[in-house]
Amino acid sequence: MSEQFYTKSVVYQIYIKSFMDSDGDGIGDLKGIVSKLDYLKQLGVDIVWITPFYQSPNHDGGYDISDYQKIGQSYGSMEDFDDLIYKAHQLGLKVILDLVVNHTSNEHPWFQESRSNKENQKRDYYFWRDGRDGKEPNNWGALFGGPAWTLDSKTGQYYLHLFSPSQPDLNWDNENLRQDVYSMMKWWLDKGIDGFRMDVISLISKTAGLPDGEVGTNNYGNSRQWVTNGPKVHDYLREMRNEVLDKYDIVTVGEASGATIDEALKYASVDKSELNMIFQFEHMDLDGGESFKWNDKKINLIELKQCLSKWQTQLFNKAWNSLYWCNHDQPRIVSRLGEEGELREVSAKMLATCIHFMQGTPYIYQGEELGMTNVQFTDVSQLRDLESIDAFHRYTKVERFTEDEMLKMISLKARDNARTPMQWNDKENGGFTQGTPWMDINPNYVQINVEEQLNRLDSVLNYYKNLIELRKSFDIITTGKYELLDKYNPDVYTYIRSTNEEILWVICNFSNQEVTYMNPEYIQEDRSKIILSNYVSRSNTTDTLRPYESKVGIRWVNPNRGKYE
Ligand code: TEU
Repeated sequence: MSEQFYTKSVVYQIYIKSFMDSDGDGIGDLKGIVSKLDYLKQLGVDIVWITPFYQSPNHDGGYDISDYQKIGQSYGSMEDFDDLIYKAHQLGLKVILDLVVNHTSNEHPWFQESRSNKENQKRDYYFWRDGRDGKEPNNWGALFGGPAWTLDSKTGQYYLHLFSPSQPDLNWDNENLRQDVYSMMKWWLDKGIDGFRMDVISLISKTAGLPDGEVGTNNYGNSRQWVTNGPKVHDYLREMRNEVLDKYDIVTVGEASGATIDEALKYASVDKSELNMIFQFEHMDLDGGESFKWNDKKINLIELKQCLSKWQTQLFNKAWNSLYWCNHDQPRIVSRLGEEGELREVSAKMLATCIHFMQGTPYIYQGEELGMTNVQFTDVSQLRDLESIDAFHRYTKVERFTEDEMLKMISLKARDNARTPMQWNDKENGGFTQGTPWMDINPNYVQINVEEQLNRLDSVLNYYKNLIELRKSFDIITTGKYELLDKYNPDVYTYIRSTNEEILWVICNFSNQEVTYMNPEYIQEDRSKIILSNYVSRSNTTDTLRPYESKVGIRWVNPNRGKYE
């Protein structure tokens, strides 16, 4: 593995709207981020990823952009942005931005021109089709509900939107469009940003003819097979690499839902032909069900181990992994795989341990480092995300679920869970804003907040600091070969990382019970140095684990070298 800077980095994701508000309008902003750069620095992260703050009508949390080169009003000014980059760089922090180019907002001037008439030179920047028998051009459903097509009365044709009607898909087969995107990317890179997180980049190439998809329980055809990892996606990314990315020393991560290992080996190959890494979704989809994510299914540990191990072993020396549990689209991991009550801190630490010792670049989503939890939503008016609001109304209308059932599933799975304001202290609104927050803060901010955790040595926050430091001190975390042990154990996740010299082992109890487990010869706890544990007191046994206990040790491969000091 070549020594690219990102292989030793930890990324922190900021959902700007909910991070820190500097001007009292209840919405986080760029100056708010500047005021917290010292916090990020002391945490030890290297790269900060900021979700969209561009001009946008904000139907989908800024992922519907109406001007790529303007700052959205509530987030500040271009001077604020330049100041942010300058100050971050002074502290040695890199900054990467969201690149959302599968679609624009329907308020983007390109779309306004495109819809104006069939002959407009931007017409082909989007997908316009005639209806079929008085209905949509094909049977695809949109990801946020309803059909993937909307009829535009101006020209009597339908336009395609894989997400909401306010997010028309761009047509990457149009060369002028691609050139316009590349110019925009260069414009940001020339301002000094350090790379991009590319939104749904695996969807940019659609199969010619836009064929019907297989009809699912929602009565719509699934577009997946015709749009995910489409026919030209790799050509376009290689072109982007040649024309833009290769000219800068940056990091790129593609959001690639639907990426398989084979696809990942192309997207994120070490030969650097496309991107540096991707976000794969397989482990996040393990609790998906028949009605997409609206169910109360739990992730099964044996399946989770199998999935993560596959990515670890099959990308080894060929491509680079990203490591994540959380982002602005996922419920909080401590509520999903750990526990909210008395075992919240210990389970949050165990979960962090489990992925931070794998090979790849770890991503921490704001508040994850505090063990922030999901929200108990009791009314639809508390929701802000178009996806959950739509699902609530749609499923209760057809009486598939009652309102209570829907709210319960939303409290488990909705994206809103991740989007509540950051909990800085126990003062009003958790120190996030002087005004009224755009979304209610989780009431548990009184107990769970940065201020409380900063000075408490055994806090989740200090545990994350420790984890980040360990990655810097032990090269084996970056380079070691991964192997899963005890793979059918339903409660314990055990793996090792090895080089010719050393073995690093990681043991994580995913259950809230004390469990006995095999302590195989690989581990040899008595010859190892324990480098991390989420319990303060040492256990006096090596074959039982306390609830959610995790520990990490390192030893020499060669027994003659004795105990690792
Ligand atoms: O998410 C893409 C994606 O795969 C999600 O649509 C996911 O399926 C969904 O969140 C499940 O609940 C990206 C952004 O991260 C997301 O915030 C945007 O809404 C979406 O693209 C459209 O831009």
